[in-house]
Amino acid sequence: MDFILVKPHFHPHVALIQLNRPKELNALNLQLMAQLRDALRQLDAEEVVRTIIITGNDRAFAAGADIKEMAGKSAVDMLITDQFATWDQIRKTKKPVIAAVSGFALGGGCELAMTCDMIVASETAVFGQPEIKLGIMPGAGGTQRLTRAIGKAKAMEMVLTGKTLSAHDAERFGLVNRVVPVDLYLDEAVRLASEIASMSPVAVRLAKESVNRAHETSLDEGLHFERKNFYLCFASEDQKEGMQAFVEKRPANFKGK
Ligand code: DAK
Repeated sequence: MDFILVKPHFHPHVALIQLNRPKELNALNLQLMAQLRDALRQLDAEEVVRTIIITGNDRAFAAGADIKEMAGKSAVDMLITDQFATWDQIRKTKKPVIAAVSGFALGGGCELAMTCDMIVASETAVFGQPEIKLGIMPGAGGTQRLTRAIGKAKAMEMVLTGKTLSAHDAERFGLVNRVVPVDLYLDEAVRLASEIASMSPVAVRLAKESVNRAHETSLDEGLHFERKNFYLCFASEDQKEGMQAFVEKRPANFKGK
């Protein structure tokens, strides 16, 4: 059964993955997550694809992990299923991934959106980590990524009370890149994805890695990493093309070489 729809050529150089369990508000069951992991791995390897969008539908990006699937599980069941490996694979996608979010982005849904590199939200988007109401806590990065995005006080309140965040507050607090009317959020994500896709794929990949380091290492180590990647840009044809195009006053044609 297909719990996601994959369109590798949704737009030039832009692939789209749509979570597709609408009746269950795109609850993230094990199969869906495995399919998502495999699709991202494939798109990451496809040369023509430069940016990937993950979306749901207008009512829900994803209302969390599948509670019905999880309800009867023991700690050992969870350990053996090792869902973290799947989430880690998703996080390791090298190409930029944009979450186009409308409606509910709760629990694992919010965590999935935060695992992406950027979030474009519709005005109806609702973000939250309501796990506490189920007697658990966020397990796929929620306590870490939300805190880094919106700060300790707001994150603590959301995680301890399950209180949700409106799209506009999420934008104000720095969780999402921008908020647009519900009929435009996918278009806006495509616009952003296309803009990134017009850049050098080599430089984009190195820059994404470097920005991510900002959250993972000390400033010294991060700067060191950035410098190595900066040098590496000069090993690409794209660097020559980008600078030559500037000199010649024409648009650059990047090939990812
Ligand atoms: N799981 C399973 N089914 C869900 C669901 C979910 N998370 N969310 C909604 N559904 C189902 C509902 O059961 C309902 O199914 P039927 O009754 O029609 O069969 C259908 O979707 C429509 O939902 P509602 O009837 O409830 O719709 P409403 O508009 O009234 O309410 C709602 C929408 C989003 C407020 C409500 O559905 C809701 O509160 N949903 C649960 C939200 C939630 O608590 N989410 C957090 C789940 S815990 C891990 C990684 C991640 C996680 C855990 C581990 N590892 C790597 C190990 C994450 C955990 C979570 O996300």
